Amino acid sequence: MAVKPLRYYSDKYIRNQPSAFCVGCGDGTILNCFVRALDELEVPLDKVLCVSGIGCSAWIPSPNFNGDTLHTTHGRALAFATGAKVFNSDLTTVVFTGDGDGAAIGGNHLIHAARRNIDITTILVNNLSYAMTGGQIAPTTHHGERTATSPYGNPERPFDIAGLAAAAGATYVARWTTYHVLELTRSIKEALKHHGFSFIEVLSQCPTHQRRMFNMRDPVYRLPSRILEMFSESTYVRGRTRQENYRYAVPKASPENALEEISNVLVNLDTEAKIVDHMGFGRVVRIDSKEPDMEWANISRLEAVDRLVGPLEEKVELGVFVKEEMLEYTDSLRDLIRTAGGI
Ligand SMILES: Cc1ncc(C[n+]2csc(CCOP(=O)(O)OP(=O)(O)O)c2C)c(N)n1
Ligand SMILES: [Mg+2]
Repeated sequence: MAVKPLRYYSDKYIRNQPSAFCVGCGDGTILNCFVRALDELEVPLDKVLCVSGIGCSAWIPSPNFNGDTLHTTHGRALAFATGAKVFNSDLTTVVFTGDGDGAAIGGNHLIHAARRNIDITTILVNNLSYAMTGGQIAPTTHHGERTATSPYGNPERPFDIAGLAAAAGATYVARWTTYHVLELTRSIKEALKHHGFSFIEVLSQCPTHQRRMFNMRDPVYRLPSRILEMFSESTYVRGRTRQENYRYAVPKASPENALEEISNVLVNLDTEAKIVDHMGFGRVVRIDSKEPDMEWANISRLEAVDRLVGPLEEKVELGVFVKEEMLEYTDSLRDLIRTAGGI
């Protein structure tokens, strides 16, 4: 397929106005993936309805998307979208929601939309906090993370929101990050084509608030790429072959000191070490070894090293977790109305 210039997408799909997103926000990336998915599927713009609630992520479609949008109240996008879809089941109905909007105040609407298996695609932007209102704790904030309302760390455990949607009955469930744009675009295409409730969680960067959360002291302009690299480092894709001959050394204090000590041990070995960001363990030393008999224990005993952790520890699983056909709500409602003697 011919590669289309960026201009093509912005002219056709985006309303021309200043962006309200902070520099480096992941919301623009998600909008980009969405319009590419629509374009590849050749869905006519007048057949699409985007519905959103309140939050930065709610601004992905409204006012940016050049089609019909419905900007509703906090947590209620799925309720409005359900009404619109039942009234006009030909509409490709897409809900954009945040982790606060969709997993906290709107959590009940989410589980019941999933249970009904109504033909709505929901894209939940998980930036791990309530970004719009100042970066407060959300039900998706990881244990120990610092937010505006948990300055000493989050005492709670987070929801696995994709797991929740799957357990509630969603018939298409996936999780990606803003680093995985090709997979995300492909997944949005699958979700739009899917007849039933499709749910995609997208782990997204919010340089403004994740700076505190991940204790990153770089200037803000360096943060988007750093957080994206961290997403890549801290995730794995279900079913994809993995290279597993590496470990992370969690430093006792300074990762630079740990790297120096580790590098001294690695002299003459076919092994590389570098400092990376890890969502579970902070700044750690990643050690990639090609040695068949690598003596990992020697490294774990170093003065500056607290412990070694394996490749998959505390990583977030990505992929398509559910994809099945099941009775869809608007179909069953239409049958019911017919049986009852209606239209
Ligand atoms: C009924 C109601 N309660 C609270 C608010 C304040 N409020 C606005 S946005 C928001 C959080 C949004 O968080 P999230 O859904 O994660 O979106 P993000 O901004 O992170 O993309 C809150 C609590 C509101 N607008 N309405
Ligand atoms: Mg959020």
